[in-house]
Amino acid sequence: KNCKIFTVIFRDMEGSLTARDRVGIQDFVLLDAYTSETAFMDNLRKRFNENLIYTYIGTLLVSVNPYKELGIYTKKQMDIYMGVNFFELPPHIFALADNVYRTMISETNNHFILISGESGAGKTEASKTVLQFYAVCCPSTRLLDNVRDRLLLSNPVLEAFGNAKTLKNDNSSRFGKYMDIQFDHQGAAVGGHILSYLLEKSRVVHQNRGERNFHIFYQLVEGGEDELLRWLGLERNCQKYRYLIQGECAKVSSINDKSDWKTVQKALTIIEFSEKDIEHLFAIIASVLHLGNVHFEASAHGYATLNSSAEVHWLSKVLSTDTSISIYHFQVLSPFTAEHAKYARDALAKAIYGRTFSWLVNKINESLANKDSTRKTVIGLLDIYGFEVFDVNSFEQFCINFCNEKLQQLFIQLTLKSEQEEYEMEGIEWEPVPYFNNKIICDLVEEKHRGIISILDEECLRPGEATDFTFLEKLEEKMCGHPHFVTHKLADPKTRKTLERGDFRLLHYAGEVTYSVVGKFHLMQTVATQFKSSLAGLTEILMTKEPWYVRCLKPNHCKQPDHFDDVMVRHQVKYLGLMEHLRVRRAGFAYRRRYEVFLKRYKALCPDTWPHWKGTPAEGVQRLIKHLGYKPDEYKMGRTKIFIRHPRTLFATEDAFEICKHELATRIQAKYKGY
Ligand code: AOV
Ligand code: MG
Repeated sequence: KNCKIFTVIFRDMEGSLTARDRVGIQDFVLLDAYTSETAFMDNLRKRFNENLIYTYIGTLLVSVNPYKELGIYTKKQMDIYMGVNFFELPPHIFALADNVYRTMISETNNHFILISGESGAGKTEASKTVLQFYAVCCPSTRLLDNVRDRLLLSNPVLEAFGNAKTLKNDNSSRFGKYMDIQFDHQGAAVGGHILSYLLEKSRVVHQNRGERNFHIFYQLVEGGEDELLRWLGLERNCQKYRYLIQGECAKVSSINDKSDWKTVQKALTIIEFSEKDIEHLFAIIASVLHLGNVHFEASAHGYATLNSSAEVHWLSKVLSTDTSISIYHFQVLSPFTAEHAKYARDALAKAIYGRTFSWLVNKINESLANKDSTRKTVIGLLDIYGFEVFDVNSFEQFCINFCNEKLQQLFIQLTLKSEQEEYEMEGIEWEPVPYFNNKIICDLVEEKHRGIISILDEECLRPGEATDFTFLEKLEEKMCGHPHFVTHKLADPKTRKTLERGDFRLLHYAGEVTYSVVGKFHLMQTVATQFKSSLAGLTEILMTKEPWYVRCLKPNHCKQPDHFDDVMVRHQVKYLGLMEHLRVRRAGFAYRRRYEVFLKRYKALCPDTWPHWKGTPAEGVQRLIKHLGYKPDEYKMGRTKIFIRHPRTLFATEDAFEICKHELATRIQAKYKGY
């Protein structure tokens, strides 16, 4: 097979000193100076400069955003990686995807791939690449082709409605997404299910300078057919719509709204949105644009008067509602001030858009649902909004960054913490690797009765009395002295200069973020509490599955190819805990199995243990691995499990097992041939 030849060539490359000097080492675990951050950075930079964006730490994949097309995601590349042992080929996201898939099939259990990294680091691209790999490489039938297309095409639709240009990323995810891909026992993709998390609705009515509203609005105005626009009462000019121009960058060179519109249209049809569904969907999107242009002025008595008859006409048309509320021919008027009326208008626009997004996710889920009730295994893909810091950070950033804290906590629990606890429990000699545990920050935000969200809840129970500043005062009272919380009042004189009175600053695992509470945190009570509980739900879902990790790094702030900003990458390597992970991996063991499970699988490889072993499983395993010639530094015997240091030892045992199975089958066949 081509890939085998390729493997040999690559092994030679890695073996020869000059090539190794040039391309670096493909698994950090093999790095000689593995504890040195400088050596880690050198290796990462070296590989990045050679367009080798992937490097392993054991089975964890580190990926650096190249900000350019590398031609490494072709069908040919997929073929190379399909069904080949993880460490036999250069690191690639396909290798990880393939390994997860094959483990799922052989162990018939559920898995998830946690893709993390800050905004613009390449999470969404990675998650699309994994999905593409499964869509192309898994066995399929004509019937299942449908499922495959829907799985793939759910992406452009959700991106159109849930992604937007921010200062960090031209295609930034403004919602969190967890997607289960369901496989039948033959490994065919038979369905899927999407969970979405907290869409950043405030973007519908307000965008900071240099940012845009959600892509779909621009796609509709730029790409929508003449007839459709006429029917919706829209002009082909983004500048006409107040909700589209606050960031002053309706046009972006990296985005082609016209062609994206076509992609979304095609996708909607394949996901089986009916013509009526599509009509209603865009009528609603148009209603948001009209709503944004509704203008209020203050009357002489201080009440809001409506000055937008054309907009109201179109609103009533596209939403199929009356232009005013009448009871017994009397028009009902609501006495709002102009300010309140604007606020109510924006709240309505956000609510309409938020519900439309939920409806969209539900429709997609209906179309991906697998009607067959036989047991399936799943691979979950988690792609959320990355950690972000802007000049002004509000409630949205607070939620996004809290979500990232929670995922970092999950990563720590599943890798650094439980791994080291297991060695201790099993009585394996172990030098503990210290690490920063961000639980303290998660607690600061979410702890019952004492966390920021609880205090927000309490304050919101005092309508009329509570203000932004009483909320801040409560925080100051409860958090005083907390090492990760500071405000203007609590800060030392030097820090105080960098804080406004209405700010609080959190020292997140990934860096400091100053949040402005003025006008940004009230009213957010239920949202924050719901978000907290939906993240707890997500953690529960993930904890029942086998984890795999892709850690995405962003090479520079300017979205440029071939530019590796050392300081910036080093910072990410630090806060993502990659060095600690490497130390645990390097000193630890890649593979572990309970004695009875290990013995049951491989007992045929040793005449002493085959067909029956009478002693304890641990003694059996001891006998078995002695026969296989395991060297003392390749394994450790724990209380209940065997620990194997490097995957290659296990691969060799697996290979021997395959040969043995084959020989056994041939012998049995020969024996029974005569019958
Ligand atoms: P994110 O998902 O991590 O940010 P994206 O996956 O959207 O980041 O990546 C940002 C941009 O970087 C993409 O639009 C591509 O232009 C480029 N890019 C990322 N990965 C690759 C790759 N493997 N090859 C080529 N270009 C790539 V955010 O959703 O903002 O947290 O919130
Ligand atoms: Mg993204």
